[in-house]
Amino acid sequence: MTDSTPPGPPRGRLLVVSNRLPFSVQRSPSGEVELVPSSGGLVSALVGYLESRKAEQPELEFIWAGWAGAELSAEETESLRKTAVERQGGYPLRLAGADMDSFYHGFCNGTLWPLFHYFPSYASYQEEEWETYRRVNQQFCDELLELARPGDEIWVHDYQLLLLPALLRQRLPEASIGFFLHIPFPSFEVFRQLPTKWRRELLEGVLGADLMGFHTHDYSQHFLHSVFRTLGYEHYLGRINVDGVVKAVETFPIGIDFERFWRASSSQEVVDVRARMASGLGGRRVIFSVDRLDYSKGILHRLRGFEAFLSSFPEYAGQVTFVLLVVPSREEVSAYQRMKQELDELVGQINGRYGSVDWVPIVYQYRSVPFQELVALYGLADVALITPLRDGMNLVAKEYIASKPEGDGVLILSDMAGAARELGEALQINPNHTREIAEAIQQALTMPASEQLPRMRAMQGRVRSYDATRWVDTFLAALRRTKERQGRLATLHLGGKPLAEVLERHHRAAQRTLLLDYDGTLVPLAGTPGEAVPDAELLALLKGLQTPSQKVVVISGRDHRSLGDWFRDVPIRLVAEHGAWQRDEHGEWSMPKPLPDHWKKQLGPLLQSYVERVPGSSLEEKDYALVWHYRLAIDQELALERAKELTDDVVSYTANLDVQVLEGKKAIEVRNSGVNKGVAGNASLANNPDFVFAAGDDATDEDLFRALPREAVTVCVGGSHSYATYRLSGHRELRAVLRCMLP
Ligand code: GDG
Repeated sequence: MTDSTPPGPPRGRLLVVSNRLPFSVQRSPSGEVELVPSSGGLVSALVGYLESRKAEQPELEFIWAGWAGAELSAEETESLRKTAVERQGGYPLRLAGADMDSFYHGFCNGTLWPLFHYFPSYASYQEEEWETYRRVNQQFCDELLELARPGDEIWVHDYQLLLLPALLRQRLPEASIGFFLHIPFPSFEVFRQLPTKWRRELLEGVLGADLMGFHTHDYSQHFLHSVFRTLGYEHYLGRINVDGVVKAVETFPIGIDFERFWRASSSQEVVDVRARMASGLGGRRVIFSVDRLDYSKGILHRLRGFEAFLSSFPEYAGQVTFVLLVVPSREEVSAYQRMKQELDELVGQINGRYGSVDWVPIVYQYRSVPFQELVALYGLADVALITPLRDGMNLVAKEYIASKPEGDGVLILSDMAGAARELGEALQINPNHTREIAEAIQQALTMPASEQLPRMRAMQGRVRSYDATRWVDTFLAALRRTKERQGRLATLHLGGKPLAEVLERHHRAAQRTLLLDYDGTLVPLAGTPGEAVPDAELLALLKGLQTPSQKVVVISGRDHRSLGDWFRDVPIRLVAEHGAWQRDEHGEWSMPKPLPDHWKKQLGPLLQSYVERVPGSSLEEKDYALVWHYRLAIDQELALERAKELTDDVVSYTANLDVQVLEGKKAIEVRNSGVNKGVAGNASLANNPDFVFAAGDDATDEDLFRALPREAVTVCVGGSHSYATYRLSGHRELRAVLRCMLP
């Protein structure tokens, strides 16, 4: 199956986990529980998805687990859980209220939020807050374990629960777990400000998931880079091999429930509200913004931009009103209190300086508004002014576009919002540049309808097609594909019953051949190629295994001199340089086919230049191959970059040479085409064995596993995802299995 094939239907229930539920519990003065629906990106995305799926898939079982916002008694929890289906599956978890407060205001919003939004000076690093964060993630895990059933798909959301995927993985090793981050993932230079231990644990936490999603390509790359720098895991096209399991990192820009805004904007109720508002504002042109109170949203920068606009373009005095809607949030955190105060003061100053008896430039509202009123405001706005300093996505920008069925209106959008990647037709500004904001406002207010319309229609087309339902569908499809890929590559541990069966076949066979890779398979990987000399135990084992009815072949990429020296007294067959050379049991070396080596002169200097550019790397010369090794390079990141560059260089350099480039484990090897372990391995089966056993640890051994007859017993050493049927943890386990094959 390719990655574009649609995945199968979900196997069980979909379990969404987020810090907060789609509703909050509030208590009336008499202590009664009241449920207040929440707004926000995830809620509208998932609610939209559920509505659209309900009709097609009535059997879809959906549970949304999280904190209800207040501590509930056991009976209250039970009763809410029983009626969860009526409220988007909302399933309250039993969590301690005191912990939840310090969790949310502590590590979540005092450390992760500022750091991930590039406000490192606001971030605090308190050990107790970190411990609370860990404890609460563990509580989420414990509660979920009571709920989860085999076959469920678990989708964990956002920065509050970075540790949860790995905690779940420990207890549910087979589970299908996805993770999505709604805020930016910062560059490594910012992420590394976290103490190393926390940093490691957070990344390992996220890597517990099978699929990790981010809004933009940049965030995905930042995450992969941090994983490499912190944990040393490389990736290939976003796939990371974590202890033998291939995990995926992909980009999924979140969408909105487009039709809901589109439809609502023409509804009678919204049309009436809009008309009332328009007359209240004296028919003036309207600039509008709405955000939660947050320093990342650039509200103060926006106001300064608006002030610069009023001062630079005085002809707009009395003509324009800026409706500034700010939704109260995190009022307990001191940075937010300070910001609120500054905001109040700045609005007062601008209104005082530029306003008049019959005109207030900024109509400032510090509250949230009902949905209809929000859509009416979007509809009324000639200009939406959205200026975050950093924003994971920013749904307000998309909602504005969806609330303009006539195609009028201009979106001014900060290029620091994730949404800027998709909304190229907006007037994009840098929020730190006051004059840019002022000029963009002027440009927006003078933009002719003939220019507004095509820009709006292009963005509407995109926002409508990449909507919330598509976001959920694409994520879940990718999660299923990731699991299926893991399933295809999963191998069985060669121990217990499988081992007994293999040994039984071995015992019954008349002729046997054992094909054994050397480095990383029979001996551990060594720092330099010269350090991997076989030990006495191994030499004795191989000698003992070779009998008239059992042929041993060491099949390696090593040069034939080293192998010949090491195994001088062991009468087994050797295959060197991936098959360029062969030695029979009597010690005679031969070449199966003549190979050219003139290309080495041409390529040698190129590879040597990489040795000079990457301190610690080295060049190995074999008869028919050149290998650049970077296992011992001092700067591994530089080495990895250079490895890609070298591969590229060699490929273009050798377009008319009959050579191939292979990426080994921390090595780039250039050698003659048509020489590989698959060809060499099959050529070693001339004795027509009825039992073939092959073991290897890297990509070159995969050629062998693929080429051997289906009945061959193939074993991948050190990994668990391979074309091989079985796996073993390392050279020690392999030697133990081989000892069982001694006569
Ligand atoms: C995270 C990321 C990312 C706001 N005020 C009112 C109201 N809202 C609704 C808006 C919009 C949502 O809240 C805010 O959108 P954001 O994009 O800021 O989303 P958040 O959930 O706050 O934040 C963000 C998002 O996740 C999705 O991944 O885009 O970058 O920080 O939907 O309409 N709704 C109503 N009244 C209000 O007063 N009815």
